[in-house]
Amino acid sequence: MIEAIIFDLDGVICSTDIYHYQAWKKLADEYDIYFDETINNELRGVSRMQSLEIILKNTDKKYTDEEKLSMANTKNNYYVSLLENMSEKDLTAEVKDTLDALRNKGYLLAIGSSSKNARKILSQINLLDYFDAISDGNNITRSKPDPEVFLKASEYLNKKPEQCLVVEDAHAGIIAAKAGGFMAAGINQAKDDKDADYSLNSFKDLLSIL
Ligand code: B16
Ligand code: MG
Repeated sequence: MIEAIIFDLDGVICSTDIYHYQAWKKLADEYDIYFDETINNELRGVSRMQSLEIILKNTDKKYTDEEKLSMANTKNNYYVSLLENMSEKDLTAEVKDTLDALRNKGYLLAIGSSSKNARKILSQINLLDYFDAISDGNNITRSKPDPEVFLKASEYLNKKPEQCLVVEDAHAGIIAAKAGGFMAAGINQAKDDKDADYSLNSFKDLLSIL
């Protein structure tokens, strides 16, 4: 019996893909490393440092851990500045209306995001105070596909994993949800994920499976 829903943020509630792309691209150009939108797609749901490692596969040059940290910080500064462009307009009426309808049906609603900027993004789209719990990149030590971010969200909600449905747009997130004992629904890039329990053609489809 599902009593709570844990939403991935980026790619599910709103999209920051373009800003991740622009920020990584600026960094990669500065270091003369090849980077394109196909590589950017591999970064979905992956942590910041793991994203950098994927990008560095396209250069033979070796960087120290200190240099890598500095590169990741530079990218994050670019990204955070770009997030200033986001507003309530980046939250679709379909997503907001569906969230409201789920809340009215009595479901607890939480965020389970790998991003350390989750609160900043939620604030930009005016949803910071909306959710019953927020579990993000700041309260975990292991990124998706480890289930930690969702286990923390269910703990904050006082619910068992089997009482929660996770909604994800990344394969790493679907794997994380299943590894933690959650039901999982795939949407957008994860719509046809073979490991998901449900496939959502659009966000409002949640209302027909719950
Ligand atoms: P940050 P999600 C993920 O968010 C993004 O999909 C992924 O591209 C990003 O690298 C990761 O957050 C870390 O983000 O650098 O802001 O900490 O999909 O888990 O909501
Ligand atoms: Mg995502």
